[in-house]
Amino acid sequence: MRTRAAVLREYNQPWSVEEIELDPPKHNEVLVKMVASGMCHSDEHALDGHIAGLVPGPPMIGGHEGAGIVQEVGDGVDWLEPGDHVVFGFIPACGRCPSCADGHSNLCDLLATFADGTQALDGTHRHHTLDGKDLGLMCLIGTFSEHTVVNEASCIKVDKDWPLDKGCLLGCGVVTGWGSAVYSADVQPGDYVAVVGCGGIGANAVQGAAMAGARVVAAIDPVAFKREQAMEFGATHAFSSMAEAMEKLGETTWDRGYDKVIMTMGTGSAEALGQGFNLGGKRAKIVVTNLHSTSEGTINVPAIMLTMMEKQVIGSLFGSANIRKDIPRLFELYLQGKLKIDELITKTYTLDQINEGYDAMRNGENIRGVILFDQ
Ligand code: CXF
Ligand code: ZN
Repeated sequence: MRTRAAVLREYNQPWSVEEIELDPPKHNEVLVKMVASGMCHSDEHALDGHIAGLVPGPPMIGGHEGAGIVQEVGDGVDWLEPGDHVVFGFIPACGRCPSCADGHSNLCDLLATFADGTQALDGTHRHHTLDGKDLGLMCLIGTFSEHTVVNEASCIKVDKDWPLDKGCLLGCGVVTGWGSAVYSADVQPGDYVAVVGCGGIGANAVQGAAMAGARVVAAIDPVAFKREQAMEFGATHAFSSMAEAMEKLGETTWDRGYDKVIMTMGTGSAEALGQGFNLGGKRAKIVVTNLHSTSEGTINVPAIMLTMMEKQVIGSLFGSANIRKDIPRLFELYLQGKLKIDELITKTYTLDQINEGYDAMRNGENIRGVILFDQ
């Protein structure tokens, strides 16, 4: 079939919205008509080459935070049928590998396929340019497409009454941010928490920390709008830089330093991680959720403090969450009014407006932009 998608044709060039050829689903795969896709910063990292080697290079269909309606299932898929509503997890959960079996499906072995951008398990492509070239997929799903074909392992079935135009954000940003606080940082009632970077991931780390009972949630971002929004999501303090947060350590943490520092900047850097590390107190957990460029080979932390203050630097992928448990769980918290998602969506776009949306993200105007597909 023919459909339309936003394709990375060349690094550092705008997304190319074009017609593509899509094959039917094969074994264990499903064809999904997209309803909505969030515009995460990681697709920008794919576009600017910062995570080259981690995700496919051009030509590739972007997008990894989406939801839609199943149109067709391939053979072997016995738990989904046409008409079912699904949210994609940006990391699939096969349920069989050691990581999945051990309760860490966010590290599912199917991640190994990410760089190739092929169908998981199969190693071939369903998406092609009109002149016959194979198209890689961002995170095995490629949600910047009106239709896509993905492995069932990326799908989470949700209730048909639940709004997919909001639920799409559960495929990355909401779960990643919330889980960074609740699981990776293991925020405890009464903790002092700092969240560094308050875009789509950071705003959710703020929500997670507040929900877990933090005494102080300091939102750190240079953009005033994002600081204001962070206060709506549960922050107790807002600072424009880590330097300012450091100056105010006395009034926020009685000079003890933060118990948890969650790094959720657009792009991490060795220097920023060092600053975040210094905001932490004794036994602090410094959680690295933001992506550093794959070309960055070192981090800059005073290692003596790992020992003398027992500080811990912890990586966090998909918020250390479990998509099968947490996507429905957070969707229900949203439906009960206990988790904010509407407020994350600053503006919606059509697929053709995708570059406008990414310009807004670069200018710091959006917490999240969301693409709504014609239904
Ligand atoms: C990233 C993680 C690395 C691959 C691309 C997606 N996470 C979320 O935005
Ligand atoms: Zn993302």
